[in-house]
Amino acid sequence: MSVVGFDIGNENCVIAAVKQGGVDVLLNEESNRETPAIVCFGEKQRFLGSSGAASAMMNPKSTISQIKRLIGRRFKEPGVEKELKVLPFQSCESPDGGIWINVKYLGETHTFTPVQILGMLFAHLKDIAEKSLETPVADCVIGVPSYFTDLQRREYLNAASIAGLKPLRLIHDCTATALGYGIYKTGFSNSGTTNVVFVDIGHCDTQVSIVAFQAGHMRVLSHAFDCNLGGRDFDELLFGYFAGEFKEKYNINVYSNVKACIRLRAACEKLKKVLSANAEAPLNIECLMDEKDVRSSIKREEFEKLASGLLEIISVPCKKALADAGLNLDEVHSVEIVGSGSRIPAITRLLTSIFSREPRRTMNASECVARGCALQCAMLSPVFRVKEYEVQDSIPFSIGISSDEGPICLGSKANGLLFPKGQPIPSVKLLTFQRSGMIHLEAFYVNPNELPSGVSSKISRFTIGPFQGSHSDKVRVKVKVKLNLHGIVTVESASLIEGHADDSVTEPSKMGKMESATVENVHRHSSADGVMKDKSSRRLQMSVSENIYGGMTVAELTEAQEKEHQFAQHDRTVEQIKDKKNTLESYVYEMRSKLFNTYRSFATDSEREGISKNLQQTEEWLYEDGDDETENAYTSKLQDLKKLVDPIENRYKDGEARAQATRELLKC
Ligand code: ATP
Ligand code: K
Ligand code: MG
Repeated sequence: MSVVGFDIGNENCVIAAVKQGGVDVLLNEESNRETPAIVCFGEKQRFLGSSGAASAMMNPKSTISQIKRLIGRRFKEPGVEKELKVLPFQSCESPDGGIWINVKYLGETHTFTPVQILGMLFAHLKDIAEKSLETPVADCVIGVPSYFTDLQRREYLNAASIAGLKPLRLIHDCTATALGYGIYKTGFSNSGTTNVVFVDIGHCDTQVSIVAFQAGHMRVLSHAFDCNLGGRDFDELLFGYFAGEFKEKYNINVYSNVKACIRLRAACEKLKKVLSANAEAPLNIECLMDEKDVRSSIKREEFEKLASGLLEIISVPCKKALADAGLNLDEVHSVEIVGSGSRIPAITRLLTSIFSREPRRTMNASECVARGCALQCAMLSPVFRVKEYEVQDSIPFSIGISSDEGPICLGSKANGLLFPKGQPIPSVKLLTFQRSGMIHLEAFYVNPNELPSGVSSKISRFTIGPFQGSHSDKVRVKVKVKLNLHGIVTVESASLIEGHADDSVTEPSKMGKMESATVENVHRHSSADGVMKDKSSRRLQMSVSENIYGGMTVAELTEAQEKEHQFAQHDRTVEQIKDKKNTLESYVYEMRSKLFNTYRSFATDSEREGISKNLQQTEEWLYEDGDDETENAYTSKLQDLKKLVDPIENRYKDGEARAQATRELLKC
């Protein structure tokens, strides 16, 4: 059993695994450490990861990239429209308000949800891991942005499950990075703490987390983010700049041409990278559109001027993370910067001025999230022994709970706040109600200001009951609400307490339509949950059902799993056919050469002529009628050829064996 960590970036995915000697990044089929997050639908098969990136240009309308941006979001949500406009595939609103992606595949139009596409990507990464490790892979830990909502987290789990993976935990990207940092660094003291700021600038987002390290322990003090600021925004800036210039200089409107847009965007990204190491960079594209070649260049200085607005925005989450952690600058030990989007030199200067010290690059910028995930997976897996290390993470959004009788009044707070921002993950709270009928609970985000803009505050609805037996009077119901290891809210259990009721527990609310319930913290290691204290009471388990707003049903998930299985099977079949075709093709070339060289003296002229003609015919067939045939057709053609060639090959082998025997004899 292996333990694996996945970093699913908006642009690049990285897979790491714990092996005997430490943590390794796994190579994909092209021996690269990063795999593009791309799914491309071809006429006959899907192209995933690297091969998807390679086919993207040929087939832009059927190429799905940046899937992280669409997961768990509504079609009409602000921001989503902008995302979809840049992506060349077709999409529409699904009946439940989600996103549907429409692509041509296998000669028909198919509709997929973002979760299904992510599932395909996960399946591909799982495949890479299994080939590399030569074992089945299921247990894993997956990195997610700290700003992910409950639904987005659930969708990641669904996608992983479509691919046959079993995530032991979703972990915040920066927490994974910090874990890798903490477990290898020594010299943390038990008394004092070392506060480190982690800044991760990727393709689409910026995340900042502050972590307090002590020996054998790390605690996340704050998470801040800008979910709309990453490397791609700098590309977009350059794109707009050059599109404008080319309009004037060459009278072409790049925006009107999908392929020209893709090519200019790719060229801008390349130029941006060149500018990270050079003071000036050229931009030349042949035949961009209307048969016009374009040429230009930009100086780093000009680029930085263009980008000054974006750079300013990066400082916002940095300052917020400090404020939320309650730290002064002099309490910060160091600043670690990761994510490939951070390679722009102006970003280093900016962070230096914000934190009054030069940021460090101790961690591997593109691999640290996956490595941290793999470490966390090893720590959670029963089959691995890892040194004791405690990771205490927290949730950046306040979560509340209300019931059908109104917002729940919890202690002094009347807004239903159950898990305030900064609440440790995982956490359990016990609610006590006085009821005589079904209980409906709603989980929601209490503070819209904490959320990325446009995110719905509704999370999920839990129905508890029906009550067994007849209860004319109100009875006590204890409900365990959990913020689980993934950062998802669930009702872990609900029980009805029969018999002696403890009057002190519940007072009917005097606050109008507000329900009163008591709330207790349940500590992870305490055995008693406060229910069975009284011998005269009896506890009955009640059924709990959950309805996630915008989420998948169990039936939908099963269907998606079956579909993925079929698609994967189909891809494998197509690959097998390709293999057989290649084998036949190489056989033709190899035999043609051998016939006139190695085997020359072992065949008669007429044999050679006959075989040669057959090889010629097979080659022609391969380029015409046989271009797209069944596996059987290629195999039987190969057998036909072998029937002709084998006798000659055997003669040659016999001859070789005899010659060898003679040599041996002469040696003695
Ligand atoms: P995200 O974390 O946002 O989901 P990701 O993890 O896929 O995305 P990374 O691989 O960390 O993102 O970073 C990709 C970004 O880094 C791209 O925008 C890319 O252009 C940018 N980048 C890579 N190398 C350089 C460089 N040398 N200079 C500037 N930017 C770079
Ligand atoms: K990445
Ligand atoms: Mg990333």
